[in-house]
Parts: sequence; structure tokens; C-alpha cells
Amino acid sequence: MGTEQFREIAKFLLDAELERRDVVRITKDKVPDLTVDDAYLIQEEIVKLKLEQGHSIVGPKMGLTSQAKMKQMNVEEPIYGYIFDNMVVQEGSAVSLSDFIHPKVEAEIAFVLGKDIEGPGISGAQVLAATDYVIPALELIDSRYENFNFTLPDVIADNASSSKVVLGNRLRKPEELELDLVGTTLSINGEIKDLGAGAAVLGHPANSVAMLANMLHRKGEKLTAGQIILTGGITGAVQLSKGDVVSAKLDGLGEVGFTVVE
Ligand code: 0L1
Ligand code: MG
Repeated sequence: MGTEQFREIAKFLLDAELERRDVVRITKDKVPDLTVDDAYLIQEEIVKLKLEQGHSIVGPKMGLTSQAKMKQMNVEEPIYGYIFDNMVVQEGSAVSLSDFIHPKVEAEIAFVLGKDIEGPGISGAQVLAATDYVIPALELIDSRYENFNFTLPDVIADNASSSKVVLGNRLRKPEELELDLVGTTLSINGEIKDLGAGAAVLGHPANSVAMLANMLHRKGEKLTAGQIILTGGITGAVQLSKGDVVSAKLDGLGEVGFTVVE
């Protein structure tokens, strides 16, 4: 596979995203032998296309960080993707179902970096020292593939199912909290749909950022000051429907929410 084919597949996935249309996973008939490395090259083409369209990167995100999701996908390493400025939804506002294919929501902790972090060998402690703030967040994922049916390379190529993110209004210093112990509930219409603790994310959400820095180093990149990084779901991902009032409560970090309209 060469750059031309990576770009062609990236356009195919981006069109599906823009037209809110699900597609058959690319490993079914387009690229059955797609490797993880080549999948990241397709993702890079998606990033370039979005930048060419005038969007800017808010920061990378980590996905598949829970033991449950890694086991389900039979992988030992999480994946990453990128969040863009047009994906950020204001806290408390309404999102329209028509902007998505089949969205799901998960509660996460976002890190705001005060300093650059460059792998290899980065530890969670180094991440905490380089972090200005942590924020409660809700990530809306929306795989472009039919029924969220994908293999690992498929989902990497599809920018790790990234779609939207809602960030809470309250910023906390990471040293003020024990982030692995942050109890989290995800509620819809007042009913708790899932719950967990920060430790669900690779033992501690800072470990997720450290792993991301080390993964990015492999392609000669680093995390930079000012980036907002989603560390991965503390809760599982819950399907959204019209009329849903979604709220996550994270102990010590506060609440974040949004509503779903037609
Ligand atoms: O943010 C995530 O953990 C999602 C990663 C992709 C897997 C999925 O779409 O469930
Ligand atoms: Mg996520």
C-alpha cells in the first residue's frame, strides 16, 4: 500500500463521517491485510485532510484503555486518535442526533498539559508534573463502521471513533486529587448507566498520557503544552437516544453534561 491508497481510504472514511453514513469495515473487502502501522498511516491522512479543511487539533485521545475493551479487541496496547476544534461541544448544551451515525458516550478525565512531554520512557509521575489541569469530560464516540463492527486496524484508521467531546467548566490541579481513586458515574435521564474509578484507565489516567507520549515517540512526535488529552473511558460507552439528558459526576472534579435532541 502507498500514500495514494492511504489517502483514498482516508477520504472514504471522512466522507462517511461528514455524510453521517455507516460503512462496511475496510478490512472486510478493501484492505483485508491492513496492519496496525498502515492503519495509523491512514489515520494520519485523515488528520491531514481535516487540517486542510481548516480544522485544528485540540489534542490526541487515548482509546481502548480499559481491561474490558482491550480484552474484547484482544490487544495489549491502547490506541490513539485526534480531537479537533469542531468536535468540542459546550458544557450543558444540546447535541443533535442527526450529526451522528450511532453515537455512544463515555466518561473520562482530560489532562491539560503545561509542558511538552516527549517519550520514550515517560512515567505517570512525569506526566503529572507536566500537567496544568485536569477536567471532567464526556467523549462521544461514533464509529463510521456498521454496528461498531471493526478490527483493531479498522478502528485505528477511523481516528479511534472520535466524534465529539464535552469538557466540564471546572479546572483542578492534578496534585489536589488522587486521580486513580476518582469515583465516576455516568447517568442518563437521572439513572446511573455505568460507574467506575480513575484506576480503570491503565491503573491511573496519568499512565495513559505517559503511554501516549511513548507511543507518539515511535513516529518522532511529542505531546505539547496546551494540548487537551482524553485519557480513556472510566465507564463503558453507552448508546445515546433522542431526549437523553446525559451527566457524569467525577468525585472532586465535578459534573459535566449535555442533552440529545433530534
Ligand atoms: O475512546 C475510545 O475508547 C474508543 C476507541 C474506539 C473503540 C470504540 O469505538 O469503541
Ligand atoms: Mg474515549
